[in-house]
Amino acid sequence: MPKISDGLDDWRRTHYSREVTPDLDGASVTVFGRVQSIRRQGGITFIILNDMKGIVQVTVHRENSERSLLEKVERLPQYSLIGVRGVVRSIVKAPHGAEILPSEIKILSEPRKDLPFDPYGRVEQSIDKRLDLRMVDLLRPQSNAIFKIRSVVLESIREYLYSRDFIEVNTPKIISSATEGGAALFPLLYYDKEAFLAQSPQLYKEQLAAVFEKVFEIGPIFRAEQFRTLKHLSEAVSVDVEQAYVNYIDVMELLEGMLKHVVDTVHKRCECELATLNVKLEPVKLPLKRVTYDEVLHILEGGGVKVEWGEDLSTPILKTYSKIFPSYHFIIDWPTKSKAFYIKPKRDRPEVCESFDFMYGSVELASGGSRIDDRKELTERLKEKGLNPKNFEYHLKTFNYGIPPHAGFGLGLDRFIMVLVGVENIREVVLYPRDPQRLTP
Ligand code: AMO
Repeated sequence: MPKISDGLDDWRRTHYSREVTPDLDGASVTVFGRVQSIRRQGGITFIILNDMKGIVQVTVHRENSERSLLEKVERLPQYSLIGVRGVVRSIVKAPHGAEILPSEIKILSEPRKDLPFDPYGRVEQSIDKRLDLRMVDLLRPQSNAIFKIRSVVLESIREYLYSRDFIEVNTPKIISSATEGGAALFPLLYYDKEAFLAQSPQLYKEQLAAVFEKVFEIGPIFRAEQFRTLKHLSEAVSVDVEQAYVNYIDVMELLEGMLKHVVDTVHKRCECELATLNVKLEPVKLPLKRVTYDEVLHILEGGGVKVEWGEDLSTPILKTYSKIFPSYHFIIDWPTKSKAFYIKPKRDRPEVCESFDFMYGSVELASGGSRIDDRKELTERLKEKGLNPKNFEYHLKTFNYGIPPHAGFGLGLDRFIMVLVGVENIREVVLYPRDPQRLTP
């Protein structure tokens, strides 16, 4: 039976692990964390304590420690969560050049059984095994680093957009009709009506841009994907941006500026995490290359791959092409029929629309475009796509009250993080991924 916790009482952290440095020599500190390892060597026990900021060494000398402390240390299992009160001693060999000589230790939680894998160990585990016990997997330095970087990415996206007067919004995730034709919906019973999980905040963000002019939302999107791939999840997070009085060229500039800000910020603020992952960030040089859909077809043809004009570009096809454009770039001016009903066709060539995909090699990170801002035209496009305008009346009627020209994009946050930290499987960068085979944890 695990022992009952010693209890927190009035103990509170005074320092994080990383702050225990030689300049604190002689100071009293209280730290909390998880026991990463215990090494007993002669009359000395070395405990490496891991907290949210890193590690600190706690050193117990048998000869000048109280009996009660020694008894506790004697039976302390690895991975226990403890509090340590003690005095800092500067010592060159310890991490950050200092250790803690404890006067008191509180055991707050003892693991009940052996962990199924050692998160601090060197043995590689399969992603499925790790995801089955994600909480433990997140103790692994690599997984831990990914989610710290993800948090900095979110922070820097918000910084960038707020500094440009965008306001952050939240739109419903239980909706009545589809917005992204190609992607399948998750139906659900909403009291006595059929409803769906939102595929994207598309129509809401357009309405909100008519009022607030610059809006963004960072939230979940739901896609009933049929197959398990390395780049698709049933629930993903998208960064949706919409702006009034601009077109697709303007929002591409906004997106590439945001990319640069995020990459520069991660470079500055995530030095340790990038080192843990052994990742060197590629500097972003603006403007990014813009290649038209027609040019892509031409390039592919040169490589012996024939694509019918109007067809979407599938991943295997894009693999050939990504040898020529391996990094960040845009594919612009897509055939109107390949894009969603709300994307604006070009005036002088309506079979092509004011649209873009933001790519990293063959991976689509975002898509966006100028939007149709005329009710009649939007109704026609809905019909052409085989959608019933009646189901969109809640949206169409807003056009009676003035909708400005507007444009925007949706950036797949998970795919972007994947590319940034250089992993192959999207599940690595999502805390609790959802796919056709996974609904837990
Ligand atoms: P789209 O359907 O292209 O566009 O989605 C935008 C971006 O979201 C990401 N994404 C996904 N990521 C993981 N798993 C999935 N199943 C998945 N589906 C999409 C991709 C993609 O580029 N409303 C438009 C955007 C707009 O025009 O503003 C939209 O949803 O990175």
